Amino acid sequence: MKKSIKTILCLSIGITMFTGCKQNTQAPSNSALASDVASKVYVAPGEYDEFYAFVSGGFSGQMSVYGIPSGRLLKVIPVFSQDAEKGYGYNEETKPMLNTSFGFIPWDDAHHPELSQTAGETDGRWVFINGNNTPRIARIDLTTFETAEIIEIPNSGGNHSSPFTTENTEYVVAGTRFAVPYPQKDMSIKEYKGNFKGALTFIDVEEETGHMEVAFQVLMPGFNYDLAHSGKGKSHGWTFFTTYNTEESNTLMEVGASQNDKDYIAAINWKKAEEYIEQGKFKTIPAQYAHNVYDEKTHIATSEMKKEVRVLDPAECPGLVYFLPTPKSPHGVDVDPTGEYIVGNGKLSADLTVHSFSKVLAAIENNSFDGEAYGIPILKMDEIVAGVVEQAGLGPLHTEFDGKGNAYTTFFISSEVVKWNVGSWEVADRAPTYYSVGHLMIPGGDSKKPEGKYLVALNKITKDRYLPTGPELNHSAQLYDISGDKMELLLDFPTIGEPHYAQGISASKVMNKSKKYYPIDDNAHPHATKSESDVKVVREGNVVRIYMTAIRSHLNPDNIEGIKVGDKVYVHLTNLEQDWDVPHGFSIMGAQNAELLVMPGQTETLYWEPKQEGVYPFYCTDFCSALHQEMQGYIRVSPANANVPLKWSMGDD
Ligand code: K7E
Ligand code: CUA
Repeated sequence: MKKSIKTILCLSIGITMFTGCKQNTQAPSNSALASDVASKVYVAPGEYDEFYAFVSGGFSGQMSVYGIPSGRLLKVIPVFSQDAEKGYGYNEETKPMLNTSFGFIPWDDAHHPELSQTAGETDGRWVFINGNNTPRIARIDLTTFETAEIIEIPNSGGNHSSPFTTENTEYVVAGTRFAVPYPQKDMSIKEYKGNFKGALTFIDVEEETGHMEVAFQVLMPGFNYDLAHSGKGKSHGWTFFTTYNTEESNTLMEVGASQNDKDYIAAINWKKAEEYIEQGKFKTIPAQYAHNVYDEKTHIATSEMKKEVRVLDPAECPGLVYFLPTPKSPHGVDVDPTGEYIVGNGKLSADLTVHSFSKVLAAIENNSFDGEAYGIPILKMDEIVAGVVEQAGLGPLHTEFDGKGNAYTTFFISSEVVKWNVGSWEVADRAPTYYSVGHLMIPGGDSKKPEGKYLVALNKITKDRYLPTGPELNHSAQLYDISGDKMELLLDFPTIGEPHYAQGISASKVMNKSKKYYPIDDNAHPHATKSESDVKVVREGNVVRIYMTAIRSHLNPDNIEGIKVGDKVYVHLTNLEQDWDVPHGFSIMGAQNAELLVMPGQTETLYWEPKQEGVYPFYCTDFCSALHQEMQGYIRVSPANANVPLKWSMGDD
């Protein structure tokens, strides 16, 4: 067994190098980008793209938004990481968004954007994304393209199998990639086996507001829970999680977690879980997790610490969980648009195993079990398999669907996308990727209604695809036309961070709801200044609050005196503009902080502790008008014991 793993791992290195060396022989494919291909990605100046693509930023912690088919970067949305460009996580209002049970954590590793769905179709309300490192899920509001809420996932380690949604966004899910003591405690790592646990978490999403609450956890054995997808149509009510390391190894995992010929897909009947919760069959377990919500009226985020979580134990809840044996260390699990087929992408398997949901139900009905693991029944594999796509490629990772009866699977090791028919299990086409593709994305490709026109391959290795930029090359996405029988490569474009997964949606489902500014009359920020006549500077002990406004082309007040070394200064800046795309920026020389970038009608706060006496300039950082350069002022900082009176002005006083 060990040998075969080694063979595959060596193969992977071999192929990576091989593709890396193939660059010159591939040069002609560039010239194959004939004008008809170019015209397919050409979006004329002033025209809009047909689709939005929401692309994970991976280790950047953020999410980027691209137009498809042009590949134009439209926006980077700050989510889990501080972002100096927008002041996110630096200004006082958004700092609480990054609060966790470990305190302020200004970074995470984002993996899977997931659009909200209604009746199994993307609906353009929200996009969710998981933080893998300090387990969290964020909800981004697609009227503002801003992070509206972040909830921490308790008693988990590595929230990777997340935040995949159910058919009507009843829940988004989370699963622990790294089994951990449950609840966390000090114990020997060697005692992992049988003692560490894997919590799967269902997070309720409130239909009107999108507000998230942890509904319940299912306490699973200490396997690693890698990816998930919820059922749809006939399998609505179930969620499927892949597992690896069913060996429960805690060291040298590349070998230790690759021993078993089969791991499992865990099938969770969440409707059943709801019944058990209803009947009170849960335990309440102490937990520590933060729930952070951004209020659009006050423009302020608040963070609340939650203390407990409801937990279901599968051994005490018959019918709640079944294991579907699946070869071999499966990564992605993907459900076809009908909800009948569940594709397990076994990383170390040459074949793709597809389970039938109807057969799963029949096997459960007939008690066709192959024993159990920790009290959870294991279904007989040959009774649930619908088909096998044989020898499709090496290292399958993820599958999406085009809505026309085809599936597309990425193969990391053989570096290609393979198109196959759902039902006949025959390979229909294959296209190389440059290089080593991870996830792929078809707009709506994990929903009931895929929009199967384009496919985006999200590649792990870039090498020779762009002008060299030193040792670090941006990751790369590739756009394919999949409207015909054969996949056609149209475009490469670089991404920000690592684009694990992406989701796409017709622009028409989102663009008309886009907010253009915040009405100033609705601004409920406690330190808002809604009119220039209300600007002021207020001292309360050593706390100084500057109530400042910005409008083209002045900051008011622009001369401030009476600040002292050691003061705690809050600049509450309100942008009085009521027009689209007129933010004002704000920064002070020597402030240990980022700038502010304040949207029209919004109030944001820069905190500053002046360290040295002097006269310090401040200015608007966003070129907002012909007289933007004049949008500037001075703050005088006097010694701590000075008697300089507090004064503020703009123009002659
Ligand atoms: Cu990169 Cu979904 Cu985190 Cu696969 S994951 S590639
Ligand atoms: Cu306001 Cu530049």
